[in-house]
Amino acid sequence: MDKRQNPFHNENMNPSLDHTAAEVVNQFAIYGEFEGASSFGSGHINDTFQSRWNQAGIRIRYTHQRINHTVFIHPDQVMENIQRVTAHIARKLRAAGEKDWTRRTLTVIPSRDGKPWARDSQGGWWRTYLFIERAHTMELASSPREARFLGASIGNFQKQLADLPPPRLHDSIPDFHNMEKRYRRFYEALSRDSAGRAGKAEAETAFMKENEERGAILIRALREGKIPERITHNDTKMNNILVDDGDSRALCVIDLDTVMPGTSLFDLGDLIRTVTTRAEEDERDLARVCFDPAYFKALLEGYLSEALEFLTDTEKTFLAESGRNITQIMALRFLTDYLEGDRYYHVSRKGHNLDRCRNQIALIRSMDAQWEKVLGIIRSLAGP
Ligand code: ADP
Ligand code: GN1
Ligand code: MG
Repeated sequence: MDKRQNPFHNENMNPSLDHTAAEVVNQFAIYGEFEGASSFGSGHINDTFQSRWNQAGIRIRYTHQRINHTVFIHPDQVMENIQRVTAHIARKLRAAGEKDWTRRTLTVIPSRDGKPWARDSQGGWWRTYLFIERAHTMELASSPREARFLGASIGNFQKQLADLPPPRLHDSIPDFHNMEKRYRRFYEALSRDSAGRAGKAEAETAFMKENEERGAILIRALREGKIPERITHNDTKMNNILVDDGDSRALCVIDLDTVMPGTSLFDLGDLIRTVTTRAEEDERDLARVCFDPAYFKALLEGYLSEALEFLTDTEKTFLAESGRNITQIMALRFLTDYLEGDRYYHVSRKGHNLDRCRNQIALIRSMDAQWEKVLGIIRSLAGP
Protein backbone atom coordinates (compact mmCIF):
# COMPACT_ATOMS: atom_id res chain seq x y z
CA MET A 1 0.00 0.00 0.00
CA ASP A 2 1.23 3.51 -0.77
CA LYS A 3 1.89 5.07 2.61
CA ARG A 4 0.15 8.30 1.61
CA GLN A 5 -3.07 6.32 1.18
CA ASN A 6 -2.56 4.31 4.33
CA PRO A 7 -4.70 5.72 7.15
CA PHE A 8 -2.47 4.15 9.77
CA HIS A 9 0.63 5.88 8.55
CA ASN A 10 2.53 7.90 11.13
CA GLU A 11 5.97 9.38 10.41
CA ASN A 12 7.39 8.16 13.73
CA MET A 13 6.30 4.61 13.26
CA ASN A 14 8.21 1.56 12.16
CA PRO A 15 7.32 1.50 8.40
CA SER A 16 6.16 -2.10 8.36
CA LEU A 17 3.81 -1.54 11.27
CA ASP A 18 1.34 0.90 9.71
CA HIS A 19 0.90 -1.52 6.84
CA THR A 20 0.10 -4.50 9.05
CA ALA A 21 -2.26 -2.43 11.22
CA ALA A 22 -4.30 -1.49 8.16
CA GLU A 23 -4.37 -5.12 7.07
CA VAL A 24 -5.62 -6.42 10.39
CA VAL A 25 -8.65 -4.21 11.28
CA ASN A 26 -10.94 -5.98 8.87
CA GLN A 27 -10.37 -9.27 10.62
CA PHE A 28 -12.37 -8.03 13.60
CA ALA A 29 -16.17 -8.15 13.81
CA ILE A 30 -16.62 -4.45 13.12
CA TYR A 31 -19.40 -3.33 10.80
CA GLY A 32 -19.64 -0.09 8.91
CA GLU A 33 -17.55 2.12 6.70
CA PHE A 34 -13.89 2.48 7.64
CA GLU A 35 -12.94 6.17 7.75
CA GLY A 36 -9.37 6.27 9.02
CA ALA A 37 -7.00 5.51 11.84
CA SER A 38 -3.88 6.67 13.64
CA SER A 39 -1.42 5.56 16.29
CA PHE A 40 -2.24 6.43 19.84
CA GLY A 41 -0.92 6.34 23.42
CA SER A 42 2.50 6.29 25.02
CA GLY A 43 2.92 2.82 26.54
CA HIS A 44 6.30 1.17 26.83
CA ILE A 45 5.25 -2.25 25.57
CA ASN A 46 2.42 -2.55 23.02
CA ASP A 47 1.58 -0.55 19.86
CA THR A 48 -1.80 1.13 20.08
CA PHE A 49 -4.04 2.59 17.32
CA GLN A 50 -7.51 4.04 17.11
CA SER A 51 -9.73 3.58 14.08
CA ARG A 52 -12.81 5.56 13.03
CA TRP A 53 -15.90 4.07 11.39
CA ASN A 54 -19.22 5.32 10.14
CA GLN A 55 -21.94 3.00 11.36
CA ALA A 56 -25.15 4.08 9.65
CA GLY A 57 -24.44 7.71 10.30
CA ILE A 58 -22.86 7.46 13.76
CA ARG A 59 -19.10 7.91 14.16
CA ILE A 60 -17.65 5.11 16.26
CA ARG A 61 -14.06 4.44 17.27
CA TYR A 62 -12.18 1.28 18.19
CA THR A 63 -8.85 0.67 19.90
CA HIS A 64 -6.47 -1.81 18.28
CA GLN A 65 -3.30 -3.09 19.86
CA ARG A 66 -0.48 -5.18 18.56
CA ILE A 67 0.51 -7.28 21.54
CA ASN A 68 4.24 -7.34 22.22
CA HIS A 69 4.86 -10.95 21.45
CA THR A 70 8.39 -10.97 22.86
CA VAL A 71 7.15 -9.80 26.25
CA PHE A 72 3.95 -11.88 26.26
CA ILE A 73 4.96 -15.21 24.83
CA HIS A 74 1.44 -16.67 25.01
CA PRO A 75 -0.82 -13.89 23.67
CA ASP A 76 -3.76 -16.31 23.43
CA GLN A 77 -3.52 -16.93 27.18
CA VAL A 78 -3.25 -13.19 27.85
CA MET A 79 -6.44 -12.66 25.86
CA GLU A 80 -8.21 -15.53 27.63
CA ASN A 81 -7.40 -13.83 30.97
CA ILE A 82 -8.58 -10.46 29.68
CA GLN A 83 -11.78 -11.85 28.28
CA ARG A 84 -12.69 -13.60 31.52
CA VAL A 85 -11.84 -10.60 33.67
CA THR A 86 -13.66 -8.02 31.55
CA ALA A 87 -16.75 -10.24 31.14
CA HIS A 88 -16.86 -10.77 34.93
CA ILE A 89 -16.63 -7.05 35.64
CA ALA A 90 -19.22 -6.26 32.95
CA ARG A 91 -21.66 -8.76 34.49
CA LYS A 92 -21.24 -7.12 37.88
CA LEU A 93 -21.70 -3.61 36.54
CA ARG A 94 -24.84 -4.60 34.68
CA ALA A 95 -26.26 -6.49 37.66
CA ALA A 96 -25.71 -3.37 39.77
CA GLY A 97 -27.66 -1.35 37.18
CA GLU A 98 -24.57 0.72 36.42
CA LYS A 99 -25.28 3.21 33.66
CA ASP A 100 -22.55 3.68 31.09
CA TRP A 101 -20.96 0.32 31.93
CA THR A 102 -19.22 0.07 28.54
CA ARG A 103 -17.04 2.99 29.64
CA ARG A 104 -16.25 1.33 32.98
CA THR A 105 -14.58 -1.80 31.70
CA LEU A 106 -12.80 -2.76 28.49
CA THR A 107 -14.99 -4.57 25.96
CA VAL A 108 -13.18 -7.10 23.78
CA ILE A 109 -14.30 -7.17 20.13
CA PRO A 110 -13.83 -10.69 18.74
CA SER A 111 -12.38 -11.51 15.37
CA ARG A 112 -14.78 -12.52 12.60
CA ASP A 113 -14.10 -16.17 13.46
CA GLY A 114 -14.93 -15.61 17.12
CA LYS A 115 -11.48 -15.39 18.72
CA PRO A 116 -10.44 -12.56 21.07
CA TRP A 117 -7.40 -11.91 18.85
CA ALA A 118 -6.32 -11.91 15.19
CA ARG A 119 -2.97 -12.55 13.51
CA ASP A 120 -1.33 -10.45 10.81
CA SER A 121 0.75 -11.78 7.94
CA GLN A 122 3.98 -10.97 9.82
CA GLY A 123 3.00 -13.28 12.68
CA GLY A 124 1.87 -10.39 14.92
CA TRP A 125 -0.99 -10.75 17.43
CA TRP A 126 -3.71 -8.11 17.61
CA ARG A 127 -6.73 -7.32 19.74
CA THR A 128 -9.54 -4.80 19.50
CA TYR A 129 -11.57 -3.00 22.18
CA LEU A 130 -14.42 -0.52 22.09
CA PHE A 131 -12.79 2.91 22.20
CA ILE A 132 -13.79 4.56 25.47
CA GLU A 133 -14.95 8.07 24.62
CA ARG A 134 -14.66 11.28 26.65
CA ALA A 135 -11.82 9.91 28.74
CA HIS A 136 -8.08 10.42 29.00
CA THR A 137 -5.05 9.14 30.91
CA MET A 138 -2.80 11.30 33.06
CA GLU A 139 0.94 11.10 33.58
CA LEU A 140 0.79 12.94 36.91
CA ALA A 141 -2.00 13.58 39.40
CA SER A 142 -2.73 17.26 39.81
CA SER A 143 -4.61 17.22 43.12
CA PRO A 144 -5.13 14.96 46.13
CA ARG A 145 -8.76 14.70 44.98
CA GLU A 146 -7.61 12.94 41.79
CA ALA A 147 -5.29 10.73 43.85
CA ARG A 148 -8.27 9.64 45.96
CA PHE A 149 -10.28 8.64 42.86
CA LEU A 150 -7.34 6.68 41.46
CA GLY A 151 -6.86 4.82 44.73
CA ALA A 152 -10.55 3.94 44.95
CA SER A 153 -10.58 2.64 41.38
CA ILE A 154 -7.83 0.09 42.06
CA GLY A 155 -9.38 -0.96 45.37
CA ASN A 156 -12.65 -1.44 43.50
CA PHE A 157 -10.95 -3.38 40.68
CA GLN A 158 -9.46 -5.82 43.20
CA LYS A 159 -12.84 -6.15 44.92
CA GLN A 160 -14.64 -6.81 41.63
CA LEU A 161 -12.26 -9.67 40.87
CA ALA A 162 -12.22 -11.24 44.32
CA ASP A 163 -14.94 -13.73 43.29
CA LEU A 164 -13.82 -14.57 39.77
CA PRO A 165 -14.77 -18.24 39.35
CA PRO A 166 -11.97 -20.81 38.80
CA PRO A 167 -9.78 -21.87 37.07
CA ARG A 168 -6.80 -19.81 38.19
CA LEU A 169 -5.79 -17.17 35.63
CA HIS A 170 -2.71 -17.84 33.48
CA ASP A 171 0.55 -16.26 34.65
CA SER A 172 0.93 -13.98 31.63
CA ILE A 173 4.51 -13.19 32.68
CA PRO A 174 5.69 -15.69 35.30
CA ASP A 175 7.55 -14.10 38.24
CA PHE A 176 6.73 -10.63 36.95
CA HIS A 177 7.11 -8.97 40.38
CA ASN A 178 9.48 -11.55 41.84
CA MET A 179 12.23 -9.34 43.25
CA GLU A 180 14.59 -12.25 43.91
CA LYS A 181 14.45 -13.42 40.28
CA ARG A 182 14.75 -9.82 39.05
CA TYR A 183 17.95 -9.51 41.13
CA ARG A 184 19.35 -12.71 39.63
CA ARG A 185 18.81 -11.35 36.13
CA PHE A 186 20.34 -8.01 37.15
CA TYR A 187 23.52 -9.71 38.45
CA GLU A 188 23.78 -11.71 35.22
CA ALA A 189 23.43 -8.54 33.14
CA LEU A 190 26.01 -6.81 35.30
CA SER A 191 28.61 -9.53 34.97
CA ARG A 192 27.99 -9.97 31.24
CA ASP A 193 27.95 -6.20 30.62
CA SER A 194 27.04 -6.92 26.99
CA ALA A 195 26.48 -3.25 26.10
CA GLY A 196 29.63 -2.05 27.93
CA ARG A 197 27.63 0.26 30.18
CA ALA A 198 28.24 -1.07 33.71
CA GLY A 199 30.90 1.59 34.34
CA LYS A 200 28.30 4.32 33.80
CA ALA A 201 25.95 2.93 36.43
CA GLU A 202 28.16 2.30 39.46
CA ALA A 203 26.23 4.47 41.93
CA GLU A 204 22.91 2.93 40.85
CA THR A 205 24.37 -0.58 41.09
CA ALA A 206 25.57 0.16 44.63
CA PHE A 207 22.09 1.39 45.60
CA MET A 208 20.52 -1.78 44.26
CA LYS A 209 22.93 -3.98 46.21
CA GLU A 210 22.32 -2.06 49.45
CA ASN A 211 18.55 -2.50 49.10
CA GLU A 212 18.43 -6.13 47.99
CA GLU A 213 17.50 -7.65 51.34
CA ARG A 214 14.70 -5.19 52.10
CA GLY A 215 13.35 -5.53 48.57
CA ALA A 216 12.65 -9.25 48.99
CA ILE A 217 10.13 -8.68 51.80
CA LEU A 218 6.94 -8.80 49.72
CA ILE A 219 7.77 -11.75 47.51
CA ARG A 220 8.86 -13.78 50.55
CA ALA A 221 5.66 -12.98 52.43
CA LEU A 222 3.66 -14.11 49.39
CA ARG A 223 5.66 -17.29 48.91
CA GLU A 224 5.39 -18.19 52.59
CA GLY A 225 1.63 -17.69 52.54
CA LYS A 226 1.74 -14.79 55.03
CA ILE A 227 -0.23 -12.64 52.59
CA PRO A 228 -2.91 -14.08 50.30
CA GLU A 229 -2.68 -14.55 46.56
CA ARG A 230 -5.37 -12.47 44.84
CA ILE A 231 -6.21 -11.50 41.30
CA THR A 232 -4.33 -8.31 40.67
CA HIS A 233 -3.54 -6.03 37.75
CA ASN A 234 0.22 -5.81 38.28
CA ASP A 235 0.74 -2.70 36.13
CA THR A 236 -1.29 -0.05 37.93
CA LYS A 237 0.81 2.95 37.04
CA MET A 238 -1.61 5.83 36.87
CA ASN A 239 -1.59 6.13 33.09
CA ASN A 240 -3.26 2.74 32.96
CA ILE A 241 -6.43 4.23 34.43
CA LEU A 242 -8.78 6.16 32.14
CA VAL A 243 -10.22 9.25 33.77
CA ASP A 244 -13.52 10.90 32.79
CA ASP A 245 -13.02 14.16 30.83
CA GLY A 246 -15.96 15.72 32.69
CA ASP A 247 -15.36 15.22 36.41
CA SER A 248 -11.80 13.75 36.56
CA ARG A 249 -13.10 10.62 38.25
CA ALA A 250 -11.29 7.37 37.52
CA LEU A 251 -13.46 5.58 35.00
CA CYS A 252 -11.84 2.40 33.76
CA VAL A 253 -8.74 0.34 34.53
CA ILE A 254 -7.04 -0.53 31.22
CA ASP A 255 -3.85 -2.28 30.04
CA LEU A 256 -4.91 -5.65 31.38
CA ASP A 257 -2.14 -7.83 29.90
CA THR A 258 -0.67 -8.56 33.30
CA VAL A 259 -3.89 -9.32 35.16
CA MET A 260 -2.97 -12.52 36.95
CA PRO A 261 -2.46 -13.93 40.43
CA GLY A 262 -0.41 -11.61 42.65
CA THR A 263 -0.70 -9.60 45.85
CA SER A 264 -2.91 -6.55 46.38
CA LEU A 265 0.29 -4.80 47.50
CA PHE A 266 1.81 -4.88 44.00
CA ASP A 267 -1.10 -2.79 42.71
CA LEU A 268 -1.20 -0.36 45.60
CA GLY A 269 2.58 -0.09 45.30
CA ASP A 270 2.57 0.86 41.62
CA LEU A 271 -0.09 3.47 42.29
CA ILE A 272 1.97 4.95 45.12
CA ARG A 273 5.01 5.00 42.81
CA THR A 274 3.23 6.99 40.12
CA VAL A 275 0.60 9.06 41.95
CA THR A 276 2.66 10.44 44.86
CA THR A 277 5.54 11.78 42.78
CA ARG A 278 5.62 15.28 41.34
CA ALA A 279 7.62 14.32 38.23
CA GLU A 280 7.25 11.82 35.43
CA GLU A 281 9.10 8.52 35.50
CA ASP A 282 11.83 9.68 33.10
CA GLU A 283 12.31 13.23 34.44
CA ARG A 284 16.02 14.02 34.48
CA ASP A 285 15.83 16.94 36.89
CA LEU A 286 15.92 14.86 40.04
CA ALA A 287 15.20 17.86 42.25
CA ARG A 288 11.65 17.60 40.91
CA VAL A 289 11.26 13.97 41.90
CA CYS A 290 9.58 14.33 45.29
CA PHE A 291 7.29 12.07 47.24
CA ASP A 292 4.25 14.11 48.34
CA PRO A 293 2.62 12.89 51.58
CA ALA A 294 -0.64 14.76 50.87
CA TYR A 295 -1.15 12.77 47.67
CA PHE A 296 -0.11 9.61 49.49
CA LYS A 297 -2.72 10.18 52.20
CA ALA A 298 -5.49 10.87 49.68
CA LEU A 299 -4.52 7.85 47.57
CA LEU A 300 -4.60 5.59 50.63
CA GLU A 301 -7.96 6.99 51.72
CA GLY A 302 -9.41 6.19 48.30
CA TYR A 303 -7.86 2.74 48.13
CA LEU A 304 -8.89 1.77 51.66
CA SER A 305 -12.45 3.00 51.12
CA GLU A 306 -12.80 -0.08 48.89
CA ALA A 307 -10.10 -2.43 50.16
CA LEU A 308 -10.29 -2.20 53.95
CA GLU A 309 -13.13 -4.72 53.94
CA PHE A 310 -11.02 -7.48 52.39
CA LEU A 311 -7.40 -6.77 53.40
CA THR A 312 -5.94 -9.07 56.06
CA ASP A 313 -4.05 -7.69 59.06
CA THR A 314 -0.76 -8.88 57.60
CA GLU A 315 -1.43 -7.19 54.24
CA LYS A 316 -2.05 -3.99 56.21
CA THR A 317 1.38 -4.22 57.82
CA PHE A 318 2.95 -4.01 54.36
CA LEU A 319 0.98 -1.02 53.04
CA ALA A 320 3.85 1.41 53.66
CA GLU A 321 6.45 -0.88 52.15
CA SER A 322 4.45 -1.58 48.99
CA GLY A 323 5.20 1.74 47.24
CA ARG A 324 8.90 1.62 48.07
CA ASN A 325 9.04 -2.00 46.93
CA ILE A 326 7.47 -1.50 43.52
CA THR A 327 9.56 1.62 42.95
CA GLN A 328 12.64 -0.48 43.70
CA ILE A 329 11.67 -3.25 41.30
CA MET A 330 11.15 -0.65 38.55
CA ALA A 331 14.55 0.93 39.26
CA LEU A 332 16.08 -2.53 39.07
CA ARG A 333 14.31 -3.44 35.81
CA PHE A 334 15.22 -0.14 34.13
CA LEU A 335 18.83 -0.61 35.19
CA THR A 336 18.90 -4.22 33.97
CA ASP A 337 17.47 -3.15 30.60
CA TYR A 338 20.07 -0.39 30.38
CA LEU A 339 22.84 -2.93 31.03
CA GLU A 340 21.35 -5.35 28.50
CA GLY A 341 21.29 -2.67 25.79
CA ASP A 342 17.63 -1.44 25.92
CA ARG A 343 16.01 -4.64 24.75
CA TYR A 344 12.75 -4.47 26.72
CA TYR A 345 11.34 -0.97 27.16
CA HIS A 346 10.66 1.44 24.33
CA VAL A 347 13.36 4.13 24.60
CA SER A 348 13.47 7.45 22.81
CA ARG A 349 16.87 8.82 23.80
CA LYS A 350 20.35 7.69 24.76
CA GLY A 351 20.52 6.67 28.40
CA HIS A 352 16.71 6.71 28.72
CA ASN A 353 16.60 3.60 30.90
CA LEU A 354 19.40 4.89 33.14
CA ASP A 355 17.49 8.16 33.54
CA ARG A 356 14.40 6.20 34.54
CA CYS A 357 16.42 4.17 37.05
CA ARG A 358 17.93 7.33 38.61
CA ASN A 359 14.49 8.87 38.82
CA GLN A 360 13.08 5.87 40.68
CA ILE A 361 16.01 5.83 43.08
CA ALA A 362 15.45 9.53 43.76
CA LEU A 363 11.82 8.76 44.53
CA ILE A 364 12.83 6.05 47.02
CA ARG A 365 15.22 8.47 48.72
CA SER A 366 12.44 11.04 48.97
CA MET A 367 10.11 8.41 50.49
CA ASP A 368 12.82 7.40 52.95
CA ALA A 369 13.36 11.00 54.01
CA GLN A 370 9.66 11.17 54.94
CA TRP A 371 9.22 7.65 56.25
CA GLU A 372 7.92 8.65 59.70
CA LYS A 373 5.15 10.62 57.98
CA VAL A 374 4.33 7.61 55.80
CA LEU A 375 3.98 5.41 58.87
CA GLY A 376 1.88 8.02 60.66
CA ILE A 377 -0.55 8.25 57.74
CA ILE A 378 -0.90 4.47 57.56
CA ARG A 379 -1.52 4.29 61.32
CA SER A 380 -4.20 6.93 61.11
CA LEU A 381 -6.01 5.24 58.22
CA ALA A 382 -5.51 1.50 58.74
CA GLY A 383 -4.69 1.12 62.42
CA PRO A 384 -1.41 0.12 64.08
P1 ADP B 1 0.63 -0.07 26.74
O1 ADP B 1 0.72 -1.49 27.20
O2 ADP B 1 1.48 0.17 25.56
O3 ADP B 1 0.87 0.89 27.87
P2 ADP B 1 -2.23 0.62 26.98
O4 ADP B 1 -3.20 -0.52 26.98
O5 ADP B 1 -1.95 1.27 28.27
O6 ADP B 1 -0.88 0.15 26.23
O7 ADP B 1 -2.80 1.69 25.93
C1 ADP B 1 -2.06 2.81 25.52
C2 ADP B 1 -2.97 4.04 25.51
O8 ADP B 1 -4.06 3.85 24.62
C3 ADP B 1 -3.61 4.33 26.85
O9 ADP B 1 -2.80 5.12 27.66
C4 ADP B 1 -4.89 5.05 26.47
O10 ADP B 1 -4.62 6.42 26.26
C5 ADP B 1 -5.25 4.44 25.13
N1 ADP B 1 -6.27 3.39 25.23
C6 ADP B 1 -6.08 2.08 25.43
N2 ADP B 1 -7.24 1.40 25.43
C7 ADP B 1 -8.21 2.31 25.20
C8 ADP B 1 -9.65 2.23 25.06
N3 ADP B 1 -10.30 1.06 25.11
N4 ADP B 1 -10.33 3.37 24.83
C9 ADP B 1 -9.68 4.56 24.72
N5 ADP B 1 -8.33 4.69 24.83
C10 ADP B 1 -7.61 3.59 25.07
C1 GN1 C 1 5.43 -1.09 31.31
O1 GN1 C 1 2.91 -1.29 29.31
P1 GN1 C 1 3.16 -0.14 30.21
O2 GN1 C 1 3.90 0.98 29.59
O3 GN1 C 1 1.87 0.27 30.88
C2 GN1 C 1 5.70 -2.38 32.10
C3 GN1 C 1 5.44 -2.15 33.57
C4 GN1 C 1 6.26 -1.01 34.10
C5 GN1 C 1 6.03 0.22 33.24
C6 GN1 C 1 6.96 1.32 33.64
C7 GN1 C 1 4.41 -5.65 30.79
O4 GN1 C 1 4.06 -0.74 31.42
O5 GN1 C 1 5.75 -3.30 34.33
O6 GN1 C 1 5.88 -0.69 35.40
O7 GN1 C 1 6.23 -0.05 31.84
N1 GN1 C 1 4.84 -3.44 31.59
C8 GN1 C 1 5.35 -4.65 31.33
O8 GN1 C 1 6.51 2.52 33.11
O9 GN1 C 1 6.53 -4.94 31.52
MG1 MG D 1 -0.21 1.30 29.49
